[in-house]
Amino acid sequence: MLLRQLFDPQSSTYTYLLADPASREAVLIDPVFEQVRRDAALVDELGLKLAWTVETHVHADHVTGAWLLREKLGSRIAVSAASGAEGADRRLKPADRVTFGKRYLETHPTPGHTAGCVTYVLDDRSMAFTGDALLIRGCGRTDFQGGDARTLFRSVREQIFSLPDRCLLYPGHDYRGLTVTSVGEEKLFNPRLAESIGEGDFVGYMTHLGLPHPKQMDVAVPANLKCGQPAKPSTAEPDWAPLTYTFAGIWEVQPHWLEEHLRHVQIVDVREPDEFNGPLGHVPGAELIPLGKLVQSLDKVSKAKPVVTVCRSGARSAQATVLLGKAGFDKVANLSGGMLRWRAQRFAVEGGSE
Ligand SMILES: N[C@@H](CCC(=O)N[C@@H](CS)C(=O)NCC(=O)O)C(=O)O
Ligand SMILES: [Fe+2]
Repeated sequence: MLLRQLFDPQSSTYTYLLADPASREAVLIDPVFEQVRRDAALVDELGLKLAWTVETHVHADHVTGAWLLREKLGSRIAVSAASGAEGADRRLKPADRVTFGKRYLETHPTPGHTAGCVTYVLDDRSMAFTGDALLIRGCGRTDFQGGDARTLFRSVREQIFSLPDRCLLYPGHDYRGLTVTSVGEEKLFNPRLAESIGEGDFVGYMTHLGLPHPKQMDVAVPANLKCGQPAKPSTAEPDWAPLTYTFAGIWEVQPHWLEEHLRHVQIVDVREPDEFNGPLGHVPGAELIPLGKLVQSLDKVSKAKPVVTVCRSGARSAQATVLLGKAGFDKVANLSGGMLRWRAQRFAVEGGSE
């Protein structure tokens, strides 16, 4: 079982990528709109096929990436029928299974944070994804979207604490940097829901949380009721070249594209002079600005043309794209694989040895 826990720092949301290693089929739980590019890059780099995105609930604090991932990767959208969201490919009822390869997630209704919240339990009950029903040493608020403290109390006790003590619990958020817990641990140490605490105590606790509404609520809830379909589609993707985006956060261009467009871009080689003039040679027309001098030499880089950065392997030049981005250059990409791949694929070089 492949599991990756991904974090959106803006909303403190966790997204989970689960995949069956044999078939490479994957599921993404609670993707975030702004992180779709990152998540798609990871799916691609790990050689996975995203079969489903699933939502634990209609989120109030961020927009889901479900719709955008369906557009980009062809994944299908599953939501709980009780969520009221429209535009999904599947509306899950209690005990419905979302299958990926030989594995599946089972849908357990856990209302209370919202009326349509669900927890997804992995087939062997080794892990469960609780959304905001149960957070680590906490739980989701119950003061909007059909939330109800008594309902949440019963959901946690009946649907989550009935799982094996060793079952790992992965929450929808954490605001302190905690990542995972277990049923046994929360039964003992959850300050609101531990087994020693009664329903009346819990309701009192939840009635006096005194939290301000999430900042994104007015935008997020209507968008999530449509599975994250934006009101007006925007194409924020760079269109000056067929770029690929890596999970490391770098835009890259492939050597064969660069070879055909040498005159349309500015090539900045960030190696040292002895490398630039050494046996690997350099891309025709490249300008030498060693990485250590880049920030003080920005006047040598024109904003009139897109910039492609180059080094030996593509590592230093990846960092150069980050520095140029911070300096306000918006059309920047790294030459994938650097001079090593350029030479291996036998493209033209200036200088260098055969
Ligand atoms: N300050 C955050 C608040 C987020 C919030 O209210 N989160 C909900 C989950 S959607 C919650 O239950 N939080 C519990 C808590 O903050 O203890 C924001 O504006 O986004
Ligand atoms: Fe929530």
